[in-house]
Amino acid sequence: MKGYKIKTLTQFIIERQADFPFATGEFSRLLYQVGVAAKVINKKVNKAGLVDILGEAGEVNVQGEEQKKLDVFANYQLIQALKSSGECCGVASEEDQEIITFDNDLERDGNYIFCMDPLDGSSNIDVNVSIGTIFSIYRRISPRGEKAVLEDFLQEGTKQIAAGYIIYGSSTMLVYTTGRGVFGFTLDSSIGEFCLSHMGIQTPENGAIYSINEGNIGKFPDGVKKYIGYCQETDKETNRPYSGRYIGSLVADFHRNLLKGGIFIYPQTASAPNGKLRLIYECNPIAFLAEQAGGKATNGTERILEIKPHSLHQRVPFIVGSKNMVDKVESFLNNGEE
Ligand code: P6P
Repeated sequence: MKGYKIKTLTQFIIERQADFPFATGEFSRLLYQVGVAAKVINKKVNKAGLVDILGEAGEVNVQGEEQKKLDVFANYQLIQALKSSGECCGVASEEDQEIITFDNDLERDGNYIFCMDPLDGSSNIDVNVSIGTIFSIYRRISPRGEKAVLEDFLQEGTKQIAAGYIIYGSSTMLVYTTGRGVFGFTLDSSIGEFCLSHMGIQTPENGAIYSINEGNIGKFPDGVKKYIGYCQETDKETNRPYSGRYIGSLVADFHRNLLKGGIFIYPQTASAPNGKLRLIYECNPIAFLAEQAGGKATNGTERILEIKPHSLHQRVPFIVGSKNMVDKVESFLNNGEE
């Protein structure tokens, strides 16, 4: 087929390896293993209705949330793949209270640590709504050869060397950045490869989509309530109506808004003063991607990527998406814009 040159994730990673100072293939091998785990998880997610993988795992995770069997499966697959890469010395996962450190010599010599929500949006698994894996990769701070320590995982988001997500939806995509643009790969199951499908994703500065759980509107800060009211009128600057789109799955809502333009807001409320979403393995990776695509991500007052984490499962209010839309929310929040 004229001009239809397939470029697989593996080929792309190796090709871009030169982007990395002192690139020795370590990072490439790590990212390759993420792709392998994603294919295994995708297979299970696609068959979720047919095999005994739906429903509760009968456990509760560190968040106090019912673990779904697919959550547990995805967590296990990713940890095994990272362990086998020999490049990762430890993992922070939404599903585990403490960091997971690898103990054999090869892994202890790994130069990277990995933070992840192995299967975000899991409450949607049983109703066939798109779900996703979110990940963040840092260089370790602790000396190579030793076990990873908590400090390795409490780095600001600006220190990420890569971040991405896999969205298991109408098609399965892996989207990632290493700080030099955002690239999307769509899984071609006929050859079992993620193939480059989105080169250099840029998110529109403005969008017509706002994503927020309006069922909580009574608990939102006034500035957020005012912004929702603003969206419910036609935009005076662009004379364009807004649409509310909220699927309850961060990866799915963010991915749509990234491509079309839009804003996702999970604010603090009286009962959840830091919001719901976790800084280290949800907000930081999504914020890195958003900024790399020309968007913006704040907690309402600070740039997400500059927040110094104090604990592994710390939550932050999260406003992310098209730059001008995030600016508008901040003006309602901080300047009392009416
Ligand atoms: P709510 C899924 O549980 C999740 O962590 C995100 O994927 C999603 O955006 C959010 O929670 C939905 O939360 O409170 O609106 O149901």
